[in-house]
Amino acid sequence: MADNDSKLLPRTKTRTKTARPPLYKVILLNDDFTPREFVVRVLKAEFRMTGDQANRVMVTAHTKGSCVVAVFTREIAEEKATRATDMARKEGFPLLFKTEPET
Ligand code: TYC
Repeated sequence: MADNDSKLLPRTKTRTKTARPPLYKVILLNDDFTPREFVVRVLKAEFRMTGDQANRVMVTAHTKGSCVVAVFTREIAEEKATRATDMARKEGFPLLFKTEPET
């Protein structure tokens, strides 16, 4: 049994930091069908990017297969990924955003 077992000994350390929530990446995935201009439009609308930022992210996903768009708490990341993916579904494009915990 550990020598600092909480049942036997008083707590001697004081927590001085406020815990930060775990963060999640929103990741843009490449596909062969969604037009580049549409990807840029979604990134600008949902992630408040400038045209230049959105273009860079789109080209990175296009050439490498995927690109991290932004990092948020889990709930916000999932909501943004869902909204951005839904924008594409409404136009009939297979564009996909996923979320993944930041390591
Ligand atoms: N590959 C697409 C095309 O050539 C464009 C595209 C870029 C699609 C990035 C998705 O995440 C993406 N029309």
